[in-house]
Amino acid sequence: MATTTRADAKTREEYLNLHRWMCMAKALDDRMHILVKQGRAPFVGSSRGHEGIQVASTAAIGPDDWLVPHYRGLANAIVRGLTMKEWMLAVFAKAGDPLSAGRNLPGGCYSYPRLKIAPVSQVVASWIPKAAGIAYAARLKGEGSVTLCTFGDGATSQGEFHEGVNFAAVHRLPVVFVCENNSYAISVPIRLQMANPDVADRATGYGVVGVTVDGTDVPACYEACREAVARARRGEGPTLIDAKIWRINSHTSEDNHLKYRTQEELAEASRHDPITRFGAWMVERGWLTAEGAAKVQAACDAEASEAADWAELEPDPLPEDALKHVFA
Ligand SMILES: Cc1ncc(C[n+]2csc(CCOP(=O)(O)OP(=O)(O)O)c2C)c(N)n1
Repeated sequence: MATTTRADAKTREEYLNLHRWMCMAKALDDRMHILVKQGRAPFVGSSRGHEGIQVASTAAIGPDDWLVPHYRGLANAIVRGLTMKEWMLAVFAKAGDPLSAGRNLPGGCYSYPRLKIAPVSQVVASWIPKAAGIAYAARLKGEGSVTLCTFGDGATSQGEFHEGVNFAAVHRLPVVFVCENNSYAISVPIRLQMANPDVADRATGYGVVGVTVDGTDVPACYEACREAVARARRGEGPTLIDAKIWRINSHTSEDNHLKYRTQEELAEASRHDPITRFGAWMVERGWLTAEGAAKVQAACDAEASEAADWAELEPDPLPEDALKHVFA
């Protein structure tokens, strides 16, 4: 009979957390789509398909490290400690929204200083040099923190990608760059974005370590990210991780991917759902049962629905507060 070691139990506990965080993100995502259809919420930038690499990369850093996520990073924020109620306050643009006090597109533009989540921007790639700057500042202050910066494949075509990665490489800054490569920039497929689809190959040009990982394989992502974080902490500079994933939904609720993706491709994308894959992996190891996995998802779905109903009734921002937090 197999014995469970203390190390196994710790790993199992960690992996159960990763699974639960992914289910939380899916529950919020699904609920937001319902709310948009009902005309109760304005917008969703879906993270479906991205959850695996998002929870793995964020769980690999510690509470004193910095997260500089892209606008699709719901699961990243959940791992940092964002609650469903907080997220729904942002979705309904309520006064108590801790992300932008009801001012910005839900998930699109926000920051959460308490959780060390640096400002999220809609301006594609603009946050990549900022991540390098945050890491540089942290080093000057002797913080010892690592900065995790995430972005899509389309962002790597922007000048800011080059500037940010190059600066971090030259100064051997403790940054982990993670490309969540879903092979689309809205409707532009990767073959029209880059001649070499392997973003990690560019690492050589910058003199940093490049790693390609199947972004739907949670344990592989977790290992790759933990190694990159350890490398950064040892003072060995940045890592560029290319996590290959499948975008399951349209770019946002404003987009209809049926106009540029075939039904066959969408069916294939749904076969690469990292939540299903990771759940099955946990079941295979005996760390979760199929019923247990379904129960976790059902509990998260119920919590997301309750959070939405609660947040919708919270107070709206006051008109006289409209200019608060506005610099000029
Ligand atoms: C500088 C800039 N150019 C264009 C846009 C419009 N835009 C918003 S998201 C997006 C696609 C980005 O694709 P990618 O970086 O692959 O990330 P994904 O949304 O697929 O996760 C574009 C072109 C923008 N917001 N900012």
